[in-house]
Amino acid sequence: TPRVFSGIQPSGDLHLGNYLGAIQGFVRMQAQDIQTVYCMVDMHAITVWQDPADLRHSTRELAAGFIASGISPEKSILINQSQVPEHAQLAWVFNCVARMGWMGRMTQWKDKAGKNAEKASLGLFAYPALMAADILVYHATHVPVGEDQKQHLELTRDIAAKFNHDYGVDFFPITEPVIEGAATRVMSLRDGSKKMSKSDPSDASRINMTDDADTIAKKIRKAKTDPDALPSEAAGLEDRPEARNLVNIYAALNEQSVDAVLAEVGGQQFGTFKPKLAELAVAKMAPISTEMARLMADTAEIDRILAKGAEQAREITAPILKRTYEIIGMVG
Ligand code: AQP
Repeated sequence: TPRVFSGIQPSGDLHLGNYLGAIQGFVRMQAQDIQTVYCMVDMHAITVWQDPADLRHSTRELAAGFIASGISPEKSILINQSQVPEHAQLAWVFNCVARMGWMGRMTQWKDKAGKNAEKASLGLFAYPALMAADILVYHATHVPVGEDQKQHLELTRDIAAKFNHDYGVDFFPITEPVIEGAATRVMSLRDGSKKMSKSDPSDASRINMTDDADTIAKKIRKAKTDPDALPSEAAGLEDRPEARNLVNIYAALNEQSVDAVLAEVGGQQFGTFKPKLAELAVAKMAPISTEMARLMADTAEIDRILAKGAEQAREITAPILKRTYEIIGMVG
């Protein structure tokens, strides 16, 4: 049976990019007859400094975001990475499989380490090997992610193939990325050339999943646009990054194609389109933020769900790690 794994870092406020690029797809996949494992990747978060109290809060809030969006602990295994130690154990093995050159070519590493790579943590450099372990410790076959994670998933495939080749086995599956929907890359509301991101210092650049209805509407009203009317076909959005972003967001929220949206709104000015978009975003996102707040009022329930998830997860990960150790010749 196909098995799906994906994760999100509890490294700040969850935003509309995380929702449309990842979580909405996670929810959709539950409907099918497949096993789904969704993870708060706290060990990835600490590759850059996190305040301990903030990390604890963000991890629970991310769990609340998953649940409020429709990920059901009855249908999916919901876990926090550090509570399933096999992730880190397999990551060490993969640190010894992956090559320095492969890691050095990762654009996320280059972007995040910047010019001062000497000062970056070793964990930030090794991040994609831990990500490969997250996926392969479940023998996951499909990984739903946003466009920005494509390169890391290719590396996951390279690590699986090299392991299988080096040890003469056919053990780790070659995982397929699942990148779909109209908003696999949601851009900043202030700058259509930058992706919407947790770490953008401007709160107005993103819609947070914790924003209330008024805040969502206000941020959309203030989003950067151009003075032209909307085109009636997708090709007309090519050199208009801000306009394209807002149309993509509308399409993804409404689970429609961009062409279907433009067939309706083509010819309209932003003065007409923005209130429609705001209404749609509020209708879809405000109930999620309300439910998140309710779940965060008593975190004991979240902690219980994560403890149960870790137990279920280890039934899968412990035998896969044990077999990995046997293959590589560890005495156990
Ligand atoms: N702007 C985006 N559009 C579409 N998908 C996105 N994702 C993130 N940003 C966008 C998808 O969300 C999932 C989880 O991402 P993550 O938390 O693991 O890491 P990230 O990509 O580093 O998220 P941020 O917000 O960009 O954080 P910072 O600012 O810390 O780098 C992934 O599936 C990702 O594709």
